[in-house]
Amino acid sequence: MKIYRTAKSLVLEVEDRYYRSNTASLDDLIARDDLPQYLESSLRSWQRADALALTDLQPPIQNQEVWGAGVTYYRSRIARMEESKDGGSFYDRVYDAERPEIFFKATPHRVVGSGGKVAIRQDSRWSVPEPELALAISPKANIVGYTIANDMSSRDIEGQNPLYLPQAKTYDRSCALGPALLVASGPMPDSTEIKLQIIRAGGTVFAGSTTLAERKRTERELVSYLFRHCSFPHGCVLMTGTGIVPPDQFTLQPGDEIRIAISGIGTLVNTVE
Ligand code: DO4
Ligand code: MG
Repeated sequence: MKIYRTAKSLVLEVEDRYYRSNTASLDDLIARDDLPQYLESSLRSWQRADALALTDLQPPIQNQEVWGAGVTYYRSRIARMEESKDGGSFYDRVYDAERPEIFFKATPHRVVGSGGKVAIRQDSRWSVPEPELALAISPKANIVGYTIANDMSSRDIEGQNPLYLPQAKTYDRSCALGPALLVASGPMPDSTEIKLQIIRAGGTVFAGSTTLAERKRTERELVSYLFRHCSFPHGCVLMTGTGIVPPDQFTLQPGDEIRIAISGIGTLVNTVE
């Protein structure tokens, strides 16, 4: 079961059928620890729709903050150490430390949905997309859904000084989520593939893939650190880190199309403005 948010309504996809509701709210749904059962039992109050209901997709969040976990894949550890002016031994240490790196990413107004435009910071010369599995978490810290995230990042700014991380990560249109929220009926299998493709002037300029098996931290571990002494009245979204990093010579350009596919969820497609 998947939940989409469009400019007009919420749309539910159940076994290739679509249903929409103008009254259901994502804040209410993400707050439900029994979300799959609740949706099944309340399906009668949704109206049948067709696939056209999926136009003008918005990110599948309402009032949730978006947070990120970092250096959860070996590939990310290597890339950060390479970009760091002073060798970045702190990335090496955080990869092995008990406490994970967790950072604030975005408030909802900085997030775009599938089909929306993501941005490169004006003061950055080296920007990349970060394709990540994201967790939708209820106020009681239960994972109620999964979506695809693009954690747009300015590698030159984070590489200059780790204290610049919030500027490298948080700016308008720095995050994309979607196309849908896959309602969790259990964890996604380790074999789940994440694929990134970047298209420029009709040709692929970068493609890469990884699987959830490459992740060093468990989802429960990341969620439990995020919720330590930190409450989320509407729940929140946590991106679980990237395992795909384009080569160091690569930087995004305006007009590039970024496609991130995760099996079971779909494809998040964004153009760079
Ligand atoms: O430490 C910098 C950010 C790391 C990150 O966003 C990632 O590994 O996905
Ligand atoms: Mg990231």
